[in-house]
Amino acid sequence: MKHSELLSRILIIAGVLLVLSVPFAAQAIGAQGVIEIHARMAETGGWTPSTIRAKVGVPLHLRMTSDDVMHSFAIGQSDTPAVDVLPGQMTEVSLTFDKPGTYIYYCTRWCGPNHWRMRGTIEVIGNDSGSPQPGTPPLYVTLNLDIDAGHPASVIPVRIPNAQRGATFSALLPPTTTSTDYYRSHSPEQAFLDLRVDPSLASLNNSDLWDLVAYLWQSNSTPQRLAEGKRLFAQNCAACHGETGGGNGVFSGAIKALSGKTPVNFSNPSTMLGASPALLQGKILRGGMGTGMPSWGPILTDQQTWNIISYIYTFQFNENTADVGK
Ligand code: HEC
Ligand SMILES: [Cu+2]
Repeated sequence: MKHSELLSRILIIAGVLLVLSVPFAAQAIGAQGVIEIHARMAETGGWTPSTIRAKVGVPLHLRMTSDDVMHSFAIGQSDTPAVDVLPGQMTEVSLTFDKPGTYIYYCTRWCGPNHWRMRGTIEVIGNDSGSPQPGTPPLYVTLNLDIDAGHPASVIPVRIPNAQRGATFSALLPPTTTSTDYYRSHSPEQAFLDLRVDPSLASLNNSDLWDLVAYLWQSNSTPQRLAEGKRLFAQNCAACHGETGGGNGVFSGAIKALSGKTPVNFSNPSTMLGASPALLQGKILRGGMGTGMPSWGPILTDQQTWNIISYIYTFQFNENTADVGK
């Protein structure tokens, strides 16, 4: 089991109690147990306090307000919806953790180029159950990938590969290529080259084979997972990488100025067709050291990461990515 899956199982929020715009509700749950949190843009301090302690099974009551613009509070590696934290209002949340561990809370509103630095930790200690079990390492670590090496594709399709067209040849696919393991550990270019040397596909031209690759990639996802990937991408990635993956999001200029690097353009075939899902997973979980690319490991669950990756490939394989998830 992947580390992130483990954490998402651990995190059980026993009911998020929300009392929006009710400043004195804290008294109702007993003011002594309530922690007041102030949110500010990362440049002026982020979350205060930024470390919170809690005990397994004991509800943690938080009262939150913003000292500047609208922020939002969410717990990493969980599916719990984010709650808005507004200036001049108190938002109350009650969280109960049923496993010890370190949880990350973060802002989901794009309050500025350093927005993603708005992160804090909740240290949850157990009663007697000891420390959390270590999870298994993510795939990019198991495969020992050098995620900092360049990965340009040397073969580029002449037309946009299309999964529907590819589906018509799907019966010809070698069985070795249809597993999840194959998909996750191969770039589209590697898959194309594997198909090109397969004797049973010799009668197909290169464009047909790229269509088959698009079909393989699509068959490793579902419309639901793509829709979730799209939603998470819009929430967490689009401000830098652009709504349609072009690397031109609203903060791309600011990120360039801060780090000297531009957010990767996911519609570029050379970059994307040379990258396996495992490689993209590594980049996403770890982030680009010293560049503007945040680390998403503490935020996304394992499945959420694979869903975003599936969605990112649609910028290569779908003439009309805007339709995904509709
Ligand atoms: C604050 C801006 C910013 C945000 C937000 C951001 N990225 Fe990035 N991302 C970058 C930058 C800058 C790079 C280029 C890093 C480099 O050149 O090493 C990058 C690189 C990447 C790469 C590497 C691609 C490659 O082929 O090398 C992937 C994958 C990626 N981002 C995915 C994501 C995903 C998924 C999200 C959202 C969950 C996200 N990024 C959010 C700025 C951002
Ligand atoms: Cu924010």
